[in-house]
Amino acid sequence: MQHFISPADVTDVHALIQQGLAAKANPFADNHLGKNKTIGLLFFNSSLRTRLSTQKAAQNLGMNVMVMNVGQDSWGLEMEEAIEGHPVIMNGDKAEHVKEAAAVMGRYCDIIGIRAFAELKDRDKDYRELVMAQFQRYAGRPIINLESATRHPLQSLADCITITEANQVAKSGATPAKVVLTWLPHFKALPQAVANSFCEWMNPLANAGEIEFVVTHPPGYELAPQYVGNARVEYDQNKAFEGADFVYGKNWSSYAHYGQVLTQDPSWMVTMDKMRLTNDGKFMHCLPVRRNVKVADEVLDSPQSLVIEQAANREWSAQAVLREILVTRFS
Ligand code: SN0
Repeated sequence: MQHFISPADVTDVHALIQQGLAAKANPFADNHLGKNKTIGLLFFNSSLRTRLSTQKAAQNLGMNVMVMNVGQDSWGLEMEEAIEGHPVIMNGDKAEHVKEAAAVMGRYCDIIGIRAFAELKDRDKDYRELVMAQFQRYAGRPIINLESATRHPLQSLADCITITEANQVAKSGATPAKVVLTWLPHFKALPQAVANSFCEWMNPLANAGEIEFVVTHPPGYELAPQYVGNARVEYDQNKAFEGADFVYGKNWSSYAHYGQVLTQDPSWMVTMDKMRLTNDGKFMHCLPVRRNVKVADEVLDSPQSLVIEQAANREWSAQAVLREILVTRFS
């Protein structure tokens, strides 16, 4: 694996899931692989799980870790190039161009991880994935996506690990598990990244007949076609929940009316009544989650909730990815 930006960078998703489970069973088996290698983790936005789990995973592999909050600790970075022949004149609030910053960080780090959320103002700009592209272009190092404008692949890989694990326990894969991605209400506009990625990782499993995959949301919250792919979209949340083995909750803002909150309809919150429609289904969420806005306490605090295990598996998804990059690029 050269970079980890999207599932297109992964040759064998199942093998990567198994690597994650192997790391979980034996965290320090490869602690020689990262010796004398340094990872730099750059955060343009807040983080709890991504920051700690990636740091921990790198340390399990014997790597050195440097973490920086870009813009707060460092200079603000200009990402744009000349537009239609007009150079970017840097007389605003950004003191440094990514061209220098990424190149310099590439000299200190063997691998670079980057978190840069969607700004939710200009759809084309967000969906161009400029920050990831610029670091890939100028750092000259493997780049790991720690949640970009349109994707959160380390989360999705952890979700695949969690579903694989829970499925093994639940029913040894007799019938394909039904996985439902449901939109949840929220008063703030959030990115589509987690939902996009979840679809992007679930669709191939559904196409291979390994799971059944359904997406449910109110009208106006359709995800970008390149991400929702051929997933079944069901506008009736109750219908979608029927017989579900996994309910994956997430709020996102509208893609069509970009970045807007079109409704906060509280009837979309996941409650125990809703979970009773499922096949004793498990509830999943990437966290952070707003209790009793998106999901009721009774669900989060029930044995049906997988959210803590899911977050724990972030360490193993990061470790599987770092291991794969270390093996491909440095051994
Ligand atoms: C981020 C998102 O992409 O939705 C990160 C999720 C891993 N979530 C938030 O920004 C939540 C903020 C809030 O106020 O609830």
